[in-house]
Amino acid sequence: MPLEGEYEPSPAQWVRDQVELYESSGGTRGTTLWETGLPVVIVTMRGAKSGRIRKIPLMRVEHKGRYAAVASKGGFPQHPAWYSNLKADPHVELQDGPERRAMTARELTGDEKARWWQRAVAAYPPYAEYQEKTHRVIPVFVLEPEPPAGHPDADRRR
Ligand code: F42
Repeated sequence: MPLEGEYEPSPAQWVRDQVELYESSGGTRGTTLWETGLPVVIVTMRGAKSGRIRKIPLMRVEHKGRYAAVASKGGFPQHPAWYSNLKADPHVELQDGPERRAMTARELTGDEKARWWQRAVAAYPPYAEYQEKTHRVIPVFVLEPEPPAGHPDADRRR
């Protein structure tokens, strides 16, 4: 189900610019974190308080068609605002290069989180430094493909 509503671009200009370039080029430009050359994805979600559509770039951490969303915010003391958005409404859209699809976000704990954390640090080593420099435990979500509408699992997963 496409996310519908009014899009509220991020107040952070570098975030806004990357989303704009990524989407306007059909996922062919603005697809890396510039200083590293490492790939990023764009996650579209609904704002927990505003109800508006929000979009953020995140590092691409992919494994067998599923993706991690690491709420690192560069090791900042507070979680990013998008953390509460995903907790309030887990239905998101993920754009990876030219491909865009509906996904459901689920916060990870325990061994499953540990496995994804390893994948995340392998994809983007600075996550380990971010965890060292902050007292909070950095949350990790897994984004899993939603079954297509009409699929017998579609209702069960909502
Ligand atoms: N951030 C990460 O946490 N992890 C990454 O892997 C990551 C990679 C990355 C790659 C490229 C790039 O350009 C940026 C990257 N970022 C990464 C930064 C990321 O895109 C976010 O900017 C960052 O995590 C901060 O997230 P934020 O949600 O705090 O965004 C700020 C800039 C923002 O837009 N704040 C808004 C504001 O007005 O202050 C709030 C937006 C919002 O979602 N509001 C909600 C609403 O209802 O609309 C309410 C939220 C609430 O508090 O309940």
